[in-house]
Amino acid sequence: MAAIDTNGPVKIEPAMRTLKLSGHVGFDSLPDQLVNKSVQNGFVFNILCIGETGLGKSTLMDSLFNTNFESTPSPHNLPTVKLKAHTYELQESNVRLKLTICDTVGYGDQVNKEDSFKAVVDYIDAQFEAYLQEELKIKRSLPSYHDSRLHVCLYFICPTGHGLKSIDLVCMKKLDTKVNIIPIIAKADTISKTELQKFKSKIIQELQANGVEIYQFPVDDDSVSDVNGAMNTHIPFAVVGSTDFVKIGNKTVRARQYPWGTVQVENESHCDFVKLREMLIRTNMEDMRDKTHARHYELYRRRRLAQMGFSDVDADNKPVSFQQTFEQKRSAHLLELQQKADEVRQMFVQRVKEKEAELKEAEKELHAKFDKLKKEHTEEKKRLEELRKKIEDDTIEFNRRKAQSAQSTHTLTLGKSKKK
Ligand SMILES: Nc1nc2c(ncn2[C@@H]2O[C@H](COP(=O)(O)OP(=O)(O)OP(=O)(O)O)[C@@H](O)[C@H]2O)c(=O)[nH]1
Ligand SMILES: [Mg+2]
Repeated sequence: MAAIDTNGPVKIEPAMRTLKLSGHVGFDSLPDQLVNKSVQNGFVFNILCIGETGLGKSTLMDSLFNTNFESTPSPHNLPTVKLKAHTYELQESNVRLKLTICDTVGYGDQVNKEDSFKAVVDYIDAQFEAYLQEELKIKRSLPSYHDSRLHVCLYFICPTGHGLKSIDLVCMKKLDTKVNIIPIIAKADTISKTELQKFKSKIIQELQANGVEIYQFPVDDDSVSDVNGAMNTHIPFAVVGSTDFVKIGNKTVRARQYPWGTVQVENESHCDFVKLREMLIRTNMEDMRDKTHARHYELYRRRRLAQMGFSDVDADNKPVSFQQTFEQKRSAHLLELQQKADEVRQMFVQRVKEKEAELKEAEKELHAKFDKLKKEHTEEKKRLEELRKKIEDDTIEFNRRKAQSAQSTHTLTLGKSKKK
């Protein structure tokens, strides 16, 4: 049943009754079905490691997943920051994990670090965009789609003991609405125990002062709220990584050896590596995947759709459907096209008119030129005619005079001969 009010149709939920089952039905197996399906499909997890060159990113990844990803060290002289992603298939018991590790290359190596975050932001957005485009397809293949959206960003902080650098703050601020950020203090074995506590509080204080929102381990699930709540107070984790193993007692452990002693990666009194692994992989991996989809991707999708002109409400804040918006946009687009066609037609007519006027003007000029020439020609002809006539008259006169003079000469000659 639906009632109409001024805000449009409102759904009235049917009253719900709770019933008792008389025997076993079987839908209590739903969680198992879900687990089986997920295990069958395998899992995807994508990690973004941001940190200066040589800060121990690859070593930490090797330590976290207890393997060797065979990375190569990056050069220090790149003109820009780049991102490099590698995907690996891992298996533990019967659970398959498709893990992508994305590393920054050349981060913090440029003199001007103002735009260092840009490559990272673009990369994260490109993964969201690819997912959005797949989602918007008519024929979607999301189950087989390789989701490359980044689920977590491990931000490696330099163990300076002095607080964050501006590149750290700027970058984390730009990313905090796009990815779950876990700041970690890299190479924590290079900083003393008392300095470390001060360093940690300084970092947290600077993050808060700059309004940077880092990922908080969720405390809404009773089974993990205590441990997550406690771990939230340890952020940023101070970690140590190593690819070397040392025999301690009868156990071989991952460690870094120094002339004065040994730092054990997995020893909680030496560093926070175990805490990080526990939180990142063993307790909250699913929450990060979930938050990436439900929070960060959702925000990106909403912004992109708004950019494309789609919204859930119209200008008067009344709900509109996707179809209505689409039809509105379609008619607006058609109208715009029509207007453009009219404009082009008018422009064409105008141009033709202008050209016609230009041609007429040229024709007029030509006529005037022709008339002038004709007039000049007539005058010239007349002048020449007159000249010719004058010459003729002169010739006649000349001939007449010539004849006359010849006659008078003859008469004179005759007179002389008579005298003789
Ligand atoms: N003291 C100390 N050194 C470390 C630690 N982790 C790694 N290193 C050393 O730092 C150097 C660089 O380590 P990588 O893991 O290659 O660093 P990266 O950040 O991956 O370097 P690029 O990929 O070249 O940027 C190596 O010599 C490591 O042995 C650590 O926790 N403490
Ligand atoms: Mg590396």
